[in-house]
Amino acid sequence: MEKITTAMADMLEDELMALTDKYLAEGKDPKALLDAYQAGMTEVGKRFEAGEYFVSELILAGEMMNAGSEKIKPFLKGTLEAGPSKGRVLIATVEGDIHDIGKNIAGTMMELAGYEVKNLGEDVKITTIVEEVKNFNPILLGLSGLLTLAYDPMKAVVDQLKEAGLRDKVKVLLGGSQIDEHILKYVGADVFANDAMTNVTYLNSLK
Ligand code: B12
Repeated sequence: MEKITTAMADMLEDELMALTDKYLAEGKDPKALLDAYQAGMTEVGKRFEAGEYFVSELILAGEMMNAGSEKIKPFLKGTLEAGPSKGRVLIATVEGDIHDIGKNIAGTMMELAGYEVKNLGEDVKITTIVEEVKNFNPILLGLSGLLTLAYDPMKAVVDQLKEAGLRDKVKVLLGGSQIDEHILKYVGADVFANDAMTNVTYLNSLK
């Protein structure tokens, strides 16, 4: 799996795709493969921060991650228990933030686990999210954000849910690699996820 992480971090697209095909054919754990991709992305982020990579590398990394997860997705089926819908989930990347890869992967995991997922996309207005909570009536609202700038819109969503009398009707989850206990508290959400499985475990625990 280290080879996957290294190929991702070094932007070796052909090697990454070939390794992914090979490991999937060998029956390796698809969730472990996704984790290895994510570790590679973390390294890409670090190199970007250090000035070694630029936005063009971030774009390519995003494309590689998307291509890889499309290959991995079919193998995730069957690793999670599906069946009739266990409840509705609404997900969105908040206003100002266009990072959507992690949210989409988490959404797929919840779908595979038997939840009905409505994905509002990225850079979604605060008022749209609140309106959708009212209309779609989900058991969980998953707000994604990778930028520091995303925390205030996340907080605004929670505040507006309170004002609309909807906060007690829905659990709010924050997703993103930088989210921690402090941000959770600041935003006033219920739970956070730095991976694509915490959400499924949390949802299953609500029953
Ligand atoms: C790829 C990438 C991009 C791509 C995004 C493509 C896309 N369609 O998403 C592009 C090139 C567009 C991009 C743009 C920018 N980016 Co960028 N990007 C990244 C990078 C390298 C990887 C993100 C990623 O996809 N990771 C892989 C996925 C699988 O992981 P994940 O997102 O963390 O998701 C997992 C968990 O967090 C969780 N999760 C996430 N969301 C959700 C939602 C729910 C409901 C649940 C349950 C779970 C969950 O589950 C996922 C699966 O395990 C990160 C660095 C990093 N390691 O995070 C920087 C990073 C996020 N970007 C950064 C920056 C600065 C930018 C730009 C401002 C750059 C610029 N100067 O233009 C712009 C911002 C544009 C905007 N307005 O949003 C910074 C943010 C710094 C900060 N603290 O604000 C980072 C951290 C890089 C860095 N270290 O400096 N970026």
